[in-house]
Amino acid sequence: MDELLEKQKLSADEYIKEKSNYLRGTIKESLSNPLTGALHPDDVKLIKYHGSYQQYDRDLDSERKRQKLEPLYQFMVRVRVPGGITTPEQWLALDKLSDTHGNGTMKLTTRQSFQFHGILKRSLKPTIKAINETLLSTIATCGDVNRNVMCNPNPYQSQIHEEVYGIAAKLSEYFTPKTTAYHEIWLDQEKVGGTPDREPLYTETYLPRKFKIALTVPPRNDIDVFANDLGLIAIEEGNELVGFNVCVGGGLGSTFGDDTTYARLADVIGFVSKEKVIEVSETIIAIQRDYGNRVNRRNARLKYTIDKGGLEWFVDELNSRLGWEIESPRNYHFDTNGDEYGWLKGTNGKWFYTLFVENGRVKDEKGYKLKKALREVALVLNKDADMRLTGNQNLIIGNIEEKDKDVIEVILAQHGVLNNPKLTGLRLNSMACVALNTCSLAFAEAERYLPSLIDKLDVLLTKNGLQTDEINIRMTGCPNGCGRSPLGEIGLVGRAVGRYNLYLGASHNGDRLNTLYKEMLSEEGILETLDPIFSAYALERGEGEHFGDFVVRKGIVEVTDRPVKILCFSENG
Ligand code: SRM
Ligand code: SF4
Repeated sequence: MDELLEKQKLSADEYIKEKSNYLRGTIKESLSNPLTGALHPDDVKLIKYHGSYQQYDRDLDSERKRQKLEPLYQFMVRVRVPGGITTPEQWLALDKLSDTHGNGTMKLTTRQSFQFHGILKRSLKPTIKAINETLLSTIATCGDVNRNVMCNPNPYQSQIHEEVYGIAAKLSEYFTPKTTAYHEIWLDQEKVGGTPDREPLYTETYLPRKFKIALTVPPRNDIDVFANDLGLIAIEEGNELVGFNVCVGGGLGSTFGDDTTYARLADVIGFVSKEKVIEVSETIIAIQRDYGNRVNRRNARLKYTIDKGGLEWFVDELNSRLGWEIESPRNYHFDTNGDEYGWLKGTNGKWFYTLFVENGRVKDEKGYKLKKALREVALVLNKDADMRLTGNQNLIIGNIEEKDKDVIEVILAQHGVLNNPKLTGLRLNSMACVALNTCSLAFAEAERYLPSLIDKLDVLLTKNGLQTDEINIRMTGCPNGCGRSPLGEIGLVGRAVGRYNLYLGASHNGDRLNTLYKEMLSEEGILETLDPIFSAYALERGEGEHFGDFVVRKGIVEVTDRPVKILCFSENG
């Protein structure tokens, strides 16, 4: 009886998962229903685990309503790319798919994945099939499971990076759902021998909420390790990777008006050797599976599980399940969470070119043919080269021989992609989430608006001689934080069409959240508010002082959040 009462309180998603037969639901039937461009509502939830969101074109919504038509349903498809590394062949295949089935653009996301938008229901299966033919997948890029595992692209320490990347790929594989539903629905693969599905880790109700893992090699924190449920900071000693500091409980989303929700940075709870990292990650996921909130999805991420039980409880639970104790964290240092542009030489002697992609949108515009340029680059790259998505929505053309550098530069220059005078310090450190017209949760524009706002902010910065300063600005269309706005030295979060909350004071290396400064600002309000702060920064900053640190030191915002907590340091740390 108690069990029944307990069960009745669970969120609707829990029942949908439970009765879905390991994520099958009626997706096949929904796909073949010719009467609507949409799926059955339960399948709308389930299809996320397969890597797709049902959306509609919000720009056309009122016109469709006027014509008494259903919304223009379409699908977003997210590709799983552990560590963001693709081959040139994969890039070419995805580029082609965006034209044949999508809206002709590709979105490089803040978690090193590709997103396609505007895919109609009838094209969903061919799209997912074609992605799998490139040896990539879409499984578990969304849903209550472990998502795309991030790994910073760190080109300088390319040898350590390669090892860390290998571990990221292993974690990604290890935590991929084991159900055969994906292969049945999208790849027409029959179940072998009628064996029933099993999910040894996830069980049939999967996790209470999404789960995110990221690995990084200091000194770069360009994947914002503290924004993840589980962050792993590579520890190198004597030029060797020895293991990882383990961080838990990061997450940036919140809901306006609901104080039980908040952005939170992960805490560093200890160090584990590289051999133990899968065991520790699996145990952490299992604790969240067993203790995470399955009644209220708003409070279901690991950060709330930890805050409810306490960090000490969490570490005790982890140690007791492991049957051994994780060690004290080792020393590490992060300098920035941004990307470094242009050519860099890796420790493997190869070259890496980091290219700014505004808000991650790969498209062609008049005088700036980025999509075409990257297609041509992919065509000339040799087979050891790669194309790496960064966690800041940019691209690294990686593992290039010295002799091939010129060819790449020529192609980029021919298509107007190099030497753009608009690439100021602010723009190069900017990021915006998708928001309108596809995201159903957006209150305001982000990706489509930030570039023009930066034009205007740049006028103010140039007036103060700050045009090359690396100030990081992040905009999201709602407080879910997909563009990691809570970690922007300047964070702008959509409240309503044309209105934004302004947050200031995050650190430049991603270890301190920003704080609310002003609410409901129009564009004019944003410019009027920031103008005097930029002037004060130009005149009064200390040597090498970052903008986020300056506004905190001057008391312009008070830091209300605690910084990343580091449980304790070992003697040598
Ligand atoms: Fe996100 C939901 C886009 C990274 C926190 N996110 C969404 C959805 C799927 C909207 C929805 O649920 O209907 C957005 C699809 C928009 C569209 O039209 O494509 C969306 N999120 C994105 C992307 C594409 C933003 C981008 O422009 O790059 C990023 C895709 C990442 C990927 O490849 O997997 C993206 N989302 C993030 C991040 C950043 C990160 O992980 O480093 C966050 C903050 C970190 C975190 O998880 O706390 C983030 N997205 C959310 C949330 C809030 C979760 C929460 O715990 O409160 C939602 C809403 C939800 O889950 O209910 C959300
Ligand atoms: Fe959509 Fe909000 Fe995420 Fe932006 S932050 S993509 S508006 S859910």
